[in-house]
Amino acid sequence: MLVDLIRVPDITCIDDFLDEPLGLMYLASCLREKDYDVRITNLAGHSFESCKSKIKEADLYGIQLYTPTSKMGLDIAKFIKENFPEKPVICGGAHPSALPELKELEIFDNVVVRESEISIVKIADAYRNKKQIPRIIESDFIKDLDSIPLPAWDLVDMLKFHRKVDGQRCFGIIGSRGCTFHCAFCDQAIMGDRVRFRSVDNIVYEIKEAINKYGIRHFEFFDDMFTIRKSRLIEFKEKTKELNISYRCNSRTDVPEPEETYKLLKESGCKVVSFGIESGSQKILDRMNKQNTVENNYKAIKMAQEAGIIAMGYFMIGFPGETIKTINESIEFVEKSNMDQAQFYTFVPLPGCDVYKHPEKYGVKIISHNFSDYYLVTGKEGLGGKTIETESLSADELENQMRKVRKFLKERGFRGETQDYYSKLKYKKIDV
Ligand code: B12
Ligand code: SF4
Repeated sequence: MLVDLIRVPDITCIDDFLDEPLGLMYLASCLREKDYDVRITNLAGHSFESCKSKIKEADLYGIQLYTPTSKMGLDIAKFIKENFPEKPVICGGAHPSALPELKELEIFDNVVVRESEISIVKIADAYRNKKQIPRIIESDFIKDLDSIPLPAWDLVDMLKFHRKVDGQRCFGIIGSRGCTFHCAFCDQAIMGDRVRFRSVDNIVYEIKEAINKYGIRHFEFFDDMFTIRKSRLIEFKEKTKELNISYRCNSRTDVPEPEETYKLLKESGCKVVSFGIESGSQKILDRMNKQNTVENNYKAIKMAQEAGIIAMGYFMIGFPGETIKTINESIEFVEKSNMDQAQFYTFVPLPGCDVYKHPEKYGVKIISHNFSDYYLVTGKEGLGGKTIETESLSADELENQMRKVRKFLKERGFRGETQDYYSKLKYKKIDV
């Protein structure tokens, strides 16, 4: 039985070949372990018209849906249903995890909620053995992440993707899943609000496989909470010291024992740390339930840079309560912190986040329920979609502010859409 896992294109994205579809590659390796044939159809960079010739016959189709690209995913599902009417088509990923009952998803034979390595095998078994299963399948979180096989690198052209660390093509790795915080803009429907860790040995095994099979020594960790446990960082440093790796990771700015943490990151090969700064205004951070301070954000950037790591930060504009003054505070933060890279996104109430669930609590009006408007990163001119109107900022004013911010970033040599941090570094002490 052949299972076809489909990566939907993000047509508004400048570089749709940034990262390999890690989630689908995990599903593929779990299916293969149970002797299913699996294909990953990576439609990155395609228009809907050109997708059509890429979709071949299979026995079961699985489509990954993100909210902003869900319309394209639905069109692809419809195309499959028209051309291979007997074949079941299922979906999973962030969008159905947040809104499994959505009417638009009725086209799918099954809708799968949350991380799905276990469910996908059960579903394939059910179709193979002609057994009944519920249409909406709520997956349990995987307790032992070491029990799942490594992602199926061989099913995609790994060297075709563009993400770089230290100037070199890197592989994505996820060493832990989940996050214990509850920021009001964040959609945690897939991985949940408890952190589950892979063992360091299991991560090191993946790294060694990447080195042995592809000669890749550069990595990007997608973990939400990579830096949360110092003991893990110490073990990671010890166990990778002979491997000569470099990597990029995400971190909150309120890690315990920060100086030691950034030193450990540096010593274990970290070149870039990305912080969710979000705003230069404490008022906005509090409204976001970020549970962090502007002061911590300043300190973290300084400490990471002093440890010799490139400090980049993600910001969001247009969160409920945002005003021109608070946006200017964010710009001022970029200036004063002397951070190495800054990327600004438009706030979009992604289904699954608290603002989407309770707009009234935040005093906002959701003005679009067309999910094709829900781009935060890309969208029209990279400005993000117009989805909400706040008491203090209309959707048009927000778009103008985003233009202003992008102009500022450009003038400062931050392009926002680039992966090439190294050529734009302001912090000259780092040898990269
Ligand atoms: C790294 C990352 C990226 C990377 C690369 C993603 C990748 N590896 O494919 C980049 C930067 C390219 C990216 C882009 C975008 N991202 Co992103 N990303 C992430 C991040 C941090 C980790 C994703 C990851 O690799 N997880 C590890 C793997 C194992 O999990 P997974 O991919 O989710 O797959 C599992 C399940 O979702 C499920 N599943 C997935 N597909 C399918 C299919 C079927 C059939 C089934 C049954 C199950 C299933 O099973 C998988 C295995 O457990 C998450 C946050 C998070 N912690 O989840 C955000 C996140 C997924 N991204 C998000 C968004 C919005 C986007 C963009 C739409 C941004 C935009 N353009 O506006 C784009 C869309 C890109 C696209 N392909 O269309 C949101 C999604 C919210 C939503 N409701 O859509 C998230 C949740 C961030 C957030 N908290 O808000 N992203
Ligand atoms: S934004 Fe970061 S810290 Fe906040 S809930 Fe999401 S993953 Fe956790």
